[in-house]
Amino acid sequence: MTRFPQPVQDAAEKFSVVFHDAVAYEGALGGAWAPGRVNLIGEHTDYNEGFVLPLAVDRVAAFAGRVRNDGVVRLWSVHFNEYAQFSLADLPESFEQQRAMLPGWARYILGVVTELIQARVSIKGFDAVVGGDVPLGGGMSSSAALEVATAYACSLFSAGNFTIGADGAAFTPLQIAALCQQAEHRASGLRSGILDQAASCLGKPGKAILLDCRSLGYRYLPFDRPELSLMVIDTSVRRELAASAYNERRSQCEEATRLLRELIVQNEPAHKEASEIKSLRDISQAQFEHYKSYLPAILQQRAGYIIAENKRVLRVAELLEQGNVEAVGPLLWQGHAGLRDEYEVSCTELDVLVEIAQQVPGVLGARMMGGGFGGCTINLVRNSAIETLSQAVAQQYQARTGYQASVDICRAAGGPGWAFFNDSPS
Ligand code: GAF
Repeated sequence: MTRFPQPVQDAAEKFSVVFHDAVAYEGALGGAWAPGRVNLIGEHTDYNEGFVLPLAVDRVAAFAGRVRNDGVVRLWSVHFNEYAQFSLADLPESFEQQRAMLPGWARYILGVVTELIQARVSIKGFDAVVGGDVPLGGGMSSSAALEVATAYACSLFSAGNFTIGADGAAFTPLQIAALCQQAEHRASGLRSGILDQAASCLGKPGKAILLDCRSLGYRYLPFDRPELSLMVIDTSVRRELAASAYNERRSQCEEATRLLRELIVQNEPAHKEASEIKSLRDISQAQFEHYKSYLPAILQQRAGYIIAENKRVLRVAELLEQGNVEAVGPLLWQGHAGLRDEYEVSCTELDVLVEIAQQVPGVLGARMMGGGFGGCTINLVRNSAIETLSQAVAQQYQARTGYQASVDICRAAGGPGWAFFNDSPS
């Protein structure tokens, strides 16, 4: 029998302490959880309709709650020791007004509930404790995990009226991922792609997920070599400009696509219809090389990185399929160089961590992970190198940057779960 992850059990224990006033709850205490993710490769390709290759990890956002029927949602955050409340009345219209009154973490929950209401899911209200062990803001997508856990909790509370599953359910897991992506846009203003939410929804133990962000087709690839580990090293740097720079990169890619489309359609009418070129993914390396000099330098860099990164993702997928995980390493180093020099989303602290990793024998590859400007690196290492890399980081990182890094080891893990505490978890 599956067990509730420890953070869900912790949240459930906290529930009776926090919500001790006499609410006449309709149903039993339920728990829901969803994993964070690491992304092996395929950075900033998701909103360019390209390919990504993430894994869900063994860290979850946790949710424990009970339904109430008065249209109120009350929340307690274990991480922030903080209470928040919002009303379901007049959502989605009241969203902006209510969002402004809420702390950041609760906005993701309001975002998901609002998207569900917009999708005509009936929600009565609930009290919940939220917690988990995905490091907050540390590059493992704690916000996407919270969004997905919220959606699954709402499904649990709906008494079978809002189901999520493969066949015959109201929503597939990928539809939930898309809904949570919209919730992220609402909650944070980040025009993010679907990478984080999809990885959380689709996680499978021992598997990486090759996702086509255009068709949303996906395939599981083996990622279960016991002598290799994925180390996530957190710079502990968070930068405010990250969201605006992210949205700027997205606009630059859209602009590069538009210009390249014009050039290709003007010059190769026999080959391409304008409507066939929707994103950078539709432009071949040869076409890019041919036309790039007509683009402003900055757009050459941005588009060049995305086109090369999509190729790297597909190459890594081939290597995983062949069981040749060792050969993935060089593509990670290359990915980092592209993110640093062409896409310009790295920062000194991320570069220092990658440089340190490069000196350690047994580190097969490393690169910055996620949106950038802080957050973490992902390192593919032989188990025999874990200790040496940890020590090298401890000795050099703070001295070179003034920040303290933290090191975590992750395994490819399963997707969301949800159950009442008096049932067996699903
Ligand atoms: C962030 C976004 F949320 C993702 O959609 C993705 O674009 C990633 O940055 C970069 O690959 O995590």
